[in-house]
Amino acid sequence: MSVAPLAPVRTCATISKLPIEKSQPTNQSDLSAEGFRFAIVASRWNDGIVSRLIDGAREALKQLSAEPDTIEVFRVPGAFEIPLCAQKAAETGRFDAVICLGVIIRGDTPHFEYIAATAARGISEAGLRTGVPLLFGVITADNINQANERSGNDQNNKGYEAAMAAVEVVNIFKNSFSK
Ligand code: DLZ
Repeated sequence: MSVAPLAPVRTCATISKLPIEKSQPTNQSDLSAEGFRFAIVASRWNDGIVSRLIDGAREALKQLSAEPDTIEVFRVPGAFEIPLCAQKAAETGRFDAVICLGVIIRGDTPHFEYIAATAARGISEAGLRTGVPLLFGVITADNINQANERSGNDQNNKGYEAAMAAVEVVNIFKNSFSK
């Protein structure tokens, strides 16, 4: 069986030099995180991978000019606990967006479908209930290799992607939905 070679590891310093591609779902050139506040709610299961998602999210926010002290990180035991903590964070009114990060691996998780579905539905419902953008940066992977691919030091890092999406949505709120 042949195994695909791993993509070269890039440091966060390298990420900031990557060219902005037009095909990205988020048009970064129009975005600014300046003046916004963010909560990151991140689970501890698969902590090494989740930590890389947090790094990716921080890097995206930094690239878009967020100040480090506008980002608060809350750790919860597992992905199952993310929705309630994210809702509580949203209800404080202190945050413009809540970025939810976690890793659920099918092979290691007997109740994979339940935990993944509960996290996804709970995060979505908490966003609708509170009116605060809640972003889904929870990796649901078949195995650890897939989870590693989605948490590397590049723009495919799901934490990076979720943070970019957070800034996009808060900009839409500010520019189009404010009174
Ligand atoms: C119990 C459990 C299992 C088996 N697997 C994961 C996982 O892969 N990723 C994750 O974030 N959490 C997992 N958990 C923990 C649950 O999310 C939850 O924290 C516990 O069931 C306690 O409510």
